[in-house]
Amino acid sequence: MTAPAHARTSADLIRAEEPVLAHNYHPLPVVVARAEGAWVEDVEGRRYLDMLAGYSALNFGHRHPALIQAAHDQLDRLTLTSRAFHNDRLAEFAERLAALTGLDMVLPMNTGAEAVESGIKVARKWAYDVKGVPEGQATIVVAADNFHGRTTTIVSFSTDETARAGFGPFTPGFRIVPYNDLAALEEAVDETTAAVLIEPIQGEAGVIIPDEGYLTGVRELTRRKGCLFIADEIQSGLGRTGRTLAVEHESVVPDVLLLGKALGGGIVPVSAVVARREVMGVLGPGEHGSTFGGNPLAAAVGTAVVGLLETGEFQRRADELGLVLREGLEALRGHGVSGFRARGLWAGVDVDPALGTGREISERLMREGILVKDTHGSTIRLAPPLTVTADELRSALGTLEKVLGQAG
Ligand code: IF1
Repeated sequence: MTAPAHARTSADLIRAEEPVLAHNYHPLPVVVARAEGAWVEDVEGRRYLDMLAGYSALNFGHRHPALIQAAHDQLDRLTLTSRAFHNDRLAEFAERLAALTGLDMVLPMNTGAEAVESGIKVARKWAYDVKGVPEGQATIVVAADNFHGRTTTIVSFSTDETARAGFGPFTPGFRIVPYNDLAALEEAVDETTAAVLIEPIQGEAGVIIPDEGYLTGVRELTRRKGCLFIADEIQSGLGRTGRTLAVEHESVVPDVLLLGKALGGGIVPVSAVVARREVMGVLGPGEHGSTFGGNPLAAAVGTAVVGLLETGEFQRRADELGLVLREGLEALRGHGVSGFRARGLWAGVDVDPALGTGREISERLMREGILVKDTHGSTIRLAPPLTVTADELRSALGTLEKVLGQAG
């Protein structure tokens, strides 16, 4: 009989996972037991600055008081009804989320992948019912190096072999073009195309920011060719880049917006497809659904998240603190950092491979009290909660400088 969880050390808990937990991750050897704001604490009480923020699901920090309060209040009233009945939380959530994004209608789901899958289904149905594409022939154009989730349809159009190998047969109907390449997109979009699906900034690829004008070009091309522009803002959205949505950096409004991660405040899974009425209107009763989609607990937390974003405070913080982040990374260029891409409080940092892999750098940072996640090769992603302070940011950058100086 192993010791009860509260008496176990980090090492005990890591060992206990091995025989019973699927090995689909290779986590850093840290066992988090509590957290508040931008800080987490492990089983032994060591504190770490969280510079990953749940891959941007913790934009408002760990356990933001307003979000926790909204969850507590709702837990004491009602948590789930299914969509077989109405609940008294969903109308306000849909109204305020639609208003925040500038689009008309909301399809509430749970995980990001579900929002992506739902967006694909709505776009295809729009292609058949509205655009007149022959049944079963709709195509969707995506970008190489995309990351949109882990379902079999989504990995069908992934270019990452690790995400695809062994999971076929794959879903047809997708065309892959290089990211940030309007000429390639022009060629790939034809009369069968339902939509172009892209991340306004590619997250897992290493925070890849397209050329100024790319998003405007996608918007113009999709409008001219009569297909939908679907923006996957599951990671880039909700304040991360210094705007409510990353597409706002080019004042572009997509036809369909995919949201997730931070929409649930780091408390419950909440995602959504938000779209123009003409598009979302293709769905009729019984044609799509989800047991938990739009549940009152998710709607209550999601509404509190929208409330935090309506003030613009978090977008301003990400914009202003983004300057501190970029200045700090600029100072490290040539001192272990070979390059970086940054927008708002989000950066992909290419470390000189001679100093180590992204994983090795992440482990060194962990030992210095900073938690990050490598993406590919020697690139690490920095994405702290938007509640982080300038001093905490500077301290984290100082630790990165120290670790890079030690490495190699
Ligand atoms: C993992 C990173 C990976 C996303 C975008 C949809 C989804 C995601 C732009 C699906 C999810 C997560 C998944 C998680 C690690 C993380 C991630 F990019 F954020 F770092 F994997 F690439 N669209 N991204 O980023 O949302 O179904 O996960 O709620 O799979 O390890 P989900």
